[in-house]
Amino acid sequence: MATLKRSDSIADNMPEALKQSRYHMKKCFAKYIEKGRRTMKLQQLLDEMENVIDDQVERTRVLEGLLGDIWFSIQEAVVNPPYVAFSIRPSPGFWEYVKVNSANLSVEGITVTDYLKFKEMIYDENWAKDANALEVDFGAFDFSVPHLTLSSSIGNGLDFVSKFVTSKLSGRLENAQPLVDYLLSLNRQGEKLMINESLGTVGKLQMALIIAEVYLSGLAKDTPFQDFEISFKEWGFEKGWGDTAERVKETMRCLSEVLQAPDPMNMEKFLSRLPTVFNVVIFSPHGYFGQADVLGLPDTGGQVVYILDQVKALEEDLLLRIKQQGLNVKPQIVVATRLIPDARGTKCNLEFEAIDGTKYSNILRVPFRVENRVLRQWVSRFDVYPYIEKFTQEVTTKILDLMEGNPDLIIGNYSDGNLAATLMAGKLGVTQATIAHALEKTKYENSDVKWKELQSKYHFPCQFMADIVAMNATDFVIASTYQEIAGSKDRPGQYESHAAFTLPGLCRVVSGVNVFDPKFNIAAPGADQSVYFPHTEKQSRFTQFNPDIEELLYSKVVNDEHIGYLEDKKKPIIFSMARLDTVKNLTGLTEWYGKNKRLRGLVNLVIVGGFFDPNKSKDREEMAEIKKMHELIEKYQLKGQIRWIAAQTDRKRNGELYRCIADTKGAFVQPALYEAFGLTVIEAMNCGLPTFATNQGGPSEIIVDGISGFHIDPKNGDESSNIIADFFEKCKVDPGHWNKYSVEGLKRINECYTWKIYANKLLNMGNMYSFWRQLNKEQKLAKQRYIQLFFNLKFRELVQSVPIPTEEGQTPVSEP
Ligand code: UDP
Ligand code: LCN
Repeated sequence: MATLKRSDSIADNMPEALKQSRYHMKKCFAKYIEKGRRTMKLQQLLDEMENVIDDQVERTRVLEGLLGDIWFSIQEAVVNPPYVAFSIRPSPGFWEYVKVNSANLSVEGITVTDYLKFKEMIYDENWAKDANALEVDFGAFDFSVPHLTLSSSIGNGLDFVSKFVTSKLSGRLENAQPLVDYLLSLNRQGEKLMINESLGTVGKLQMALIIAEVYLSGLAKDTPFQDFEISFKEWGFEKGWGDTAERVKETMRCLSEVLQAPDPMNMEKFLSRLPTVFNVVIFSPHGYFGQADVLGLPDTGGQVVYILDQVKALEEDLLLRIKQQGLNVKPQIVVATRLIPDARGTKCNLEFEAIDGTKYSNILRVPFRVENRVLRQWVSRFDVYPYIEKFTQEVTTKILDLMEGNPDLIIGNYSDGNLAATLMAGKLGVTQATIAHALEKTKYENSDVKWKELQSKYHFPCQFMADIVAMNATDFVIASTYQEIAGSKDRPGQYESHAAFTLPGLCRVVSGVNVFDPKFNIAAPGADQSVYFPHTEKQSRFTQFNPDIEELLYSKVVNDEHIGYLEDKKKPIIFSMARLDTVKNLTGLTEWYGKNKRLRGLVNLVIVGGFFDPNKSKDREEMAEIKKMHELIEKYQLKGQIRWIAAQTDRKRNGELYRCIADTKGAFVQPALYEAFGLTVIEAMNCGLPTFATNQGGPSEIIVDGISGFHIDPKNGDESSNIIADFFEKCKVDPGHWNKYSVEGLKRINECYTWKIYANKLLNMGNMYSFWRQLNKEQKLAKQRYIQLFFNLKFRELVQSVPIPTEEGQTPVSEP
């Protein structure tokens, strides 16, 4: 049987594939075009094929071999009789487009532009036919940027850049001059670091390094840098090489090796030691960004937790690096967010707040302004775009003042923060990083082509434009998982879905972002291990919460904090905690539990999320979920087996709650329909709770199925609840079974998901990409001009469509 050859295009292979089952395929195509213009997903294509070829054996035969390979790679079909166009994704990041004539099954390879035009015909025919419709092509500026070529390497940008830089500096000695120039440019508020002008050529630097190394060999290893600082300065060496003779010698040896014969390992090691990053700005404008009483408020979830933990880890790593560089500098990290005068009992109306657990990091809050007034109320993350430009200008002025100069690295979070980071980094010429947490485009089906229908609630064009502007402007992207960038075999990644898309009537993005760009990197977050630690560490446990937790789980009282009760206290507990959004699927889990008698016999269910009175919610989705929870508890008569606890904002108590669930030999279940990363999954695993988590999104990468936990399919509740029931049945006969998964989960966390690993990776990226942007100055500048043009002409116009609440006005309702 013929199969798809990677060397040939789909357009080359498809005629032969269709020919093998010509009779059936002609009937299928006739069926596809029967309903006229429309888009179809793979499942629809298969369902309609089932109607045409009703014999299952025959269908299986048709879908074997070449045709099956092609068919199962289809992402979308666009029907425009007599043609059907297909977008086909043979593997992550690779896309091809073909058009099939249903009358004679002839196949033609088409460009992405033609495919998008074909699709636009369904939504806005006049625009599709307009020869001068706006096309956006960021790829046009990337001709000088090297790209990865393997799907499996996507997200390994740092390694790739290190190799590429190495090859660029190799060969003749003069080729390393850009590195010397870069070292010459390093300074801290005007004070030179590493080398001065007397070592301005590769030859001079190389000689001086040899002499310095001989000199250092004669010193005791722990001799402080200050003891030989003066002689070093005379030779052309400034501060920054190390704090002791030993460290300075190591750094110098590393550079000598790089200059002798560059290799990627030494290159990365040397760059990571450079004193490049001291001051960092982190943007997270929307939501209620605070340290207490904010979790559970609209739009304020994992992103806040992530950033607070990130700051602590970064500060710790920066302090260590600065000490090892032999410098006496205090790093500063500032989280720039929105000041919300109507702060609802939080501290979000304060301009400054020191970040707990850090020495030098602060939250800086700047209000959103409308003409001359300050916007008092919270606005949903979908409505923040009109304020970002002014907000960033004000933040920039304040930061320059606070830091007494430019920051060294600017990190954005989510679409609005990434846009703010882009504007500030562009203006100041500073290295930029972006973090998405979640890109909304993939969460809502057809959110691009149907933007007009969704405009009044979501203003997606603003968000998508902000996203592609930031993705293109940034020096590096920090993703939590591979799937966030390039998805899985069957599902495109969140970034990948911005490669090509169209907003009919507005603009056609023929090249939005390329996931093979070496700017993409994976650095997964961790969980604060002083809060989320194993239940077995008895001496460290927060026993002060035990009476509260006992009450929370087991009292029979129904109040504002908990409803339902647990009759049999001896049963293990399956536990879930999330915001009560539809996508988190807590109601799904409740229903699976309700339906599965075996599971109900084995365990109790505890849910933390939302609150109980739908009328108190401002959020339409949350209201619906609250009602649904009540209905399910009634429908399946769950009282006595379920405890539903309202959203919990005390992280320390939550940490102890996970551990108390582990004491019952229970498990954590994350049943989301889609989860971008899933902090709760790693919190639970850190506490030693065996974890069952959705196979849709980040958790499928965090957990190795069957080894460090289990994957469950949120669309197949029966199968999922049975996987959980099987586990608890096994635990009954073999108590070691529970322990095995508890231990393996922890092992996985410590190997891959800690903030220490994250901070080290991120700062290494900061150093590497600061050098890389210097090497690519011209290309970067050209692209930046295009981005500015696009921002000024398009984005500014788009934000006009977002309504601005009046002074007395109601806060718009969010639809997460
Ligand atoms: N969380 C909480 N109380 C709640 C619900 C959630 O403290 O009632 C915390 C949870 O422990 C985690 C974060 O909020 O740290 C949620 O992050 P996750 O990545 O799971 O989801 P997100 O809300 O960001 O989509
Ligand atoms: C947003 C989400 O939706 C979660 O999946 C992530 O864990 C969280 O942000 C932190 O990145």
